[in-house]
Amino acid sequence: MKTVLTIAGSDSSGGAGIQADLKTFEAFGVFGCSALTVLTAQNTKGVTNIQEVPASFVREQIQTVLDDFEISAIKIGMLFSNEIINTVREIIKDLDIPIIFDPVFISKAGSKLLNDDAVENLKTLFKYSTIITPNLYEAKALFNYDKLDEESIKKINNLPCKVVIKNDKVQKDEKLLSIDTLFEDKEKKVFYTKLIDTTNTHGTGCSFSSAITANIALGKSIEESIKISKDFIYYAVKNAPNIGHGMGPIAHKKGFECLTN
Ligand code: PXL
Repeated sequence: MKTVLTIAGSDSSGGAGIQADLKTFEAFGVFGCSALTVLTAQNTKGVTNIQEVPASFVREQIQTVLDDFEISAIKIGMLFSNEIINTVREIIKDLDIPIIFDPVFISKAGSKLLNDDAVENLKTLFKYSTIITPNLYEAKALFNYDKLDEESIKKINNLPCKVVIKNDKVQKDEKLLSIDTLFEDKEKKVFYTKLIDTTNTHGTGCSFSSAITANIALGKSIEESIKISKDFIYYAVKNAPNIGHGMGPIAHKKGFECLTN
């Protein structure tokens, strides 16, 4: 069985972070290991508190897993502090494993998931990443991304990794579409689904990146992995359990079932 590792934060509400990653891995039939970076006290309305895991213990979790399993792909999510970013970089710089890096800043409900002094440091992980998966907000903060600005697109094309920018929206023939844009080998490819009018989107970013991770582990190309993952998220949102009083979680298992039926 293909085995993958996620290095990310815990979301006590179960919709995002490590919990979303493991549910996604399970849905796609890959075995998920996890190394926790932070614990969040959180529900669908927001994060009330964050407890950092000591960086030495983050290191030990990752190393212990790598010592035992043959890991086919690694997903990196919430890193929160410079200390944890530095620790993760020290480990991944010597690995020859595809890395899917979600440069997490802020949750769907608007909670801060990264210290302000750590934004620049996130960029030091790009050269060890196969692909990074910022949302539109994160792409703007990281490289001043603007889809109409040639300069910012040039900047993205010159990064040492592939980039998929999530969460853009466009109107086409009176329909609203959800758009993800892949920048790979200086070419741009656009993936879209219908935009669902809902607030049940908690964890979509994490789940999208972990679905890409699972598919890369299963031997799919980057492009195929993104297409499958985008459709998976569409169905997972469409079948959301509609629980909680804020941004509700999505349905990983049902999403996968709809994708494959
Ligand atoms: O979606 C980003 C994210 C990542 N990691 C954790 C989170 C969230 C969003 O809520 O809670 C732990």
